[in-house]
Amino acid sequence: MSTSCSCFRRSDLDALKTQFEEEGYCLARQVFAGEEIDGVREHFQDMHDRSVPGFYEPLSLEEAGDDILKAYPRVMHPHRFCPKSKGWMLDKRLAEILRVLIGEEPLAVQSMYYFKPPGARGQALHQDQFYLRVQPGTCIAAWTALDFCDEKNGCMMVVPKTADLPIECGKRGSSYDANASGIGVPAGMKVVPAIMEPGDTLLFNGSVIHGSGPNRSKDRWRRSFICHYATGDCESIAEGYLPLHTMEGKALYREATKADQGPCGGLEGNEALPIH
Ligand SMILES: O=C(O)CCC(=O)C(=O)O
Repeated sequence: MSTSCSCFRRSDLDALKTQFEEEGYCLARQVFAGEEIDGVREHFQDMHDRSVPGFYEPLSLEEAGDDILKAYPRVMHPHRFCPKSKGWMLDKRLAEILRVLIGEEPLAVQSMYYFKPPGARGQALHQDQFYLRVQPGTCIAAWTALDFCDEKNGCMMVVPKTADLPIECGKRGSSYDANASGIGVPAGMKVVPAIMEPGDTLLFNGSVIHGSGPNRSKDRWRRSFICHYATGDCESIAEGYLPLHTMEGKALYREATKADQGPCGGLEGNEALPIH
């Protein structure tokens, strides 16, 4: 697997780094080409239609009743059972951008695929580092749009300049339920939509407050492939995220921390600590 490239102009990478440092996130346009995006969507639709016993077993539409997400749940950690997903998580273009943003070698932690069909709920505002608990440093997300997304179909919503905030320990509900009480928008700050074309990737720091609204469109899916990374000096991470992977695909083991070893010192005040 080739993990290094000079796929982007130096000036574009510098602009991404500046935005990342100033805002806590940056939007990299057209990281993936149209035909690649079609391939990813087809791959996961096929995975959904066949199901993967033990790994991905959606309910039928009849069984799902009025909760479309039971028929189209997100695929968790597809890189653990699907070589193509592992390849996308370790993609050399993402690696190149991540190296520039964090200034060192990233380690891949997690992959997810969201179908988010019309009618799907969104996700309450949260900080990823609450769940991943990468130490030292933080995690960083690479969220790739596979459909055009705006506020109507539940695009990502981010609160700029929250990368240096502490992890908020208030009550929160399921990370998959925007009706549950998420964390609030800090006073004087505002949440902004990330309007994205298929193939664009939004990268953000683990403390950045973000979430998404429901898909209120009639017929526009909002599919996305999402990965999380840690900096190469990662010594510990929340249990459930091991093994990590180098961008060359080698599995690595680090200390796994239990829920009560998080920045919030346990579950007090939280309804649950769902895996992110
Ligand atoms: O894709 C979404 O709607 C939310 C994803 C998210 O917040 C995350 O992966 O941390």
